[in-house]
Amino acid sequence: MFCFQCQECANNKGCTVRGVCGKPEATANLQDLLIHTLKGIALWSKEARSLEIAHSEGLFVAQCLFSTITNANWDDERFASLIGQALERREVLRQDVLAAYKAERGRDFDKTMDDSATWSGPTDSFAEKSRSVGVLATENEDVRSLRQLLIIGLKGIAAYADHAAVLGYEDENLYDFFMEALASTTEDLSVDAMVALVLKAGEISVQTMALLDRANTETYGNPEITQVNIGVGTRPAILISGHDLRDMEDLLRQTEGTGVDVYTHGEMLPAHYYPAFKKYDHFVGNYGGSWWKQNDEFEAFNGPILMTTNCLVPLKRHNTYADRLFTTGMTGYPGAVHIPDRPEGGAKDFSALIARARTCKAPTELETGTIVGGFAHRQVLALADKIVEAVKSGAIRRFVVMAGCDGRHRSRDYYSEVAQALPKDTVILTAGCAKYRYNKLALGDIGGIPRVLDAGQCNDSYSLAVIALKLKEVFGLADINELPLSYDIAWYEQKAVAVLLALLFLGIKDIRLGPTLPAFLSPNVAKVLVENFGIRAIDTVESDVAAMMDGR
Ligand code: SF4
Ligand code: SF3
Repeated sequence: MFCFQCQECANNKGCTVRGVCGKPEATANLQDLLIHTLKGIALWSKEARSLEIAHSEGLFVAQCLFSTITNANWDDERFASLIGQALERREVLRQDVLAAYKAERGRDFDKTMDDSATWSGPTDSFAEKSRSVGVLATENEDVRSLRQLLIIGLKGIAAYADHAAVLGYEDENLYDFFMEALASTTEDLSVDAMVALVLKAGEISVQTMALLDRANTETYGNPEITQVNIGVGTRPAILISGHDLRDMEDLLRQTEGTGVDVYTHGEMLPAHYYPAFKKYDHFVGNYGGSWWKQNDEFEAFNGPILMTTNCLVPLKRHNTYADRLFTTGMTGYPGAVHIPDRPEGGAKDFSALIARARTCKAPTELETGTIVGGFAHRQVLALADKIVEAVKSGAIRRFVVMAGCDGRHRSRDYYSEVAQALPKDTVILTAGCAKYRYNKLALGDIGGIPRVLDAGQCNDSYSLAVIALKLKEVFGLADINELPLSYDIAWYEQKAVAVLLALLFLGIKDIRLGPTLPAFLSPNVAKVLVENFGIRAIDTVESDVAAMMDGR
């Protein structure tokens, strides 16, 4: 096993025995083999394209990439099944290519294909095969780094593409890029060509987040300023986490009138900001904090928990909620009940959760009060006059984008400390679970504008980019980097890498990234990012706050 895809990898080098996240070696290897088979699909898909054969593997490939994201799926049987499906799909595609090639050229297809395009075997051979196809199979450190930067970014983009597809929003252009990118990692390309693909991934990331933004807002309305209750009611309830808003919709509809309440956890908090969900009286509030606190918080919740996407972490020995843990979509956990996909045009069936909830006690109160959010682009642009006035008058001196992920390490106290150390005339723009480091601090407001503006989930970092572009226009600036805006991004898993690549594509410079720079950046690749984009690791709270206030 060798995995270095997340920020918490062992010694900031890579997990080699068992993931710091808890991922066992067998699971890590199966994930590698799944990625390997996807490369094979991508290679045949490229051939199919050149022969103008239509095929529809894009969404499947996106879902498989998504399943390998940190803390999404822990179920080896599910990975074995996905590998089996991938091999079958690859074979159908191969046969189509061979037939079309012969029909067009009058001879057999004789190109030598990469192992990923030809290898096959029964399920009981997966474990052995998986040991030879991992990240370290690429020997050159810089080539490995660029290929992995691309694949890791792709995983995040693929997750967003799947969320959009769930709502009926798809774009073949994105899928074509997934194929091009995966196939490229089997080819000997120049460094320039690999860097160009990484940058193109940034462009595709922007397009995917824009598509998802359209999917979310056209389906559920534009997020609005919302006070979200963080206390509890007295009825039994279901806790829903992850990023999938359609699951949220199905769950709210099915629980209505049942006497069972619904609460959000982690990245589902922003569901409260959508008009379509506000109308449900039994949608009570948000329970607890960010994903890494779930072992304690799921325990205290007392009722069933629905994980729609990452981050799902392994249960600790003392945890008793295994039999009230449910997964759906691309998540999975051995022993947890998996709610199957919705039938065409229908809804997922959450009746098992509702029945289970009725046997449970109401949630144990963790805290009381409210938190505010809902500052996605439409809402912020509605306040644009007020914000521009505040900037012009000097009431707001600077904005700091502190979007991204949260994580369990002490080093992330940095983000709470930065939030507290920033002068009172600064506004923090956030999205993703990074916000849990400071969204419950009393940071106050500036003339009624809260000092922490939460746009939503990590994919709503797109909103922050839209807001920045709008401010650039309003202030008549030639370059987005001239805005009084600094970036202090916290990353953990691969969606944050997708967001980072998107920011680079948008031309944003001098991003601070922490708590550590990714282990998958070799010194040479890191140098390219530093020289071209000014990316830097976080430093101390004092020096970073001072530098950001100086526009550095
Ligand atoms: Fe290690 Fe992160 Fe990979 Fe888990 S996902 S095995 S913690 S690098
Ligand atoms: Fe968080 Fe997992 Fe990344 Fe969507 S829930 S931001 S870490």
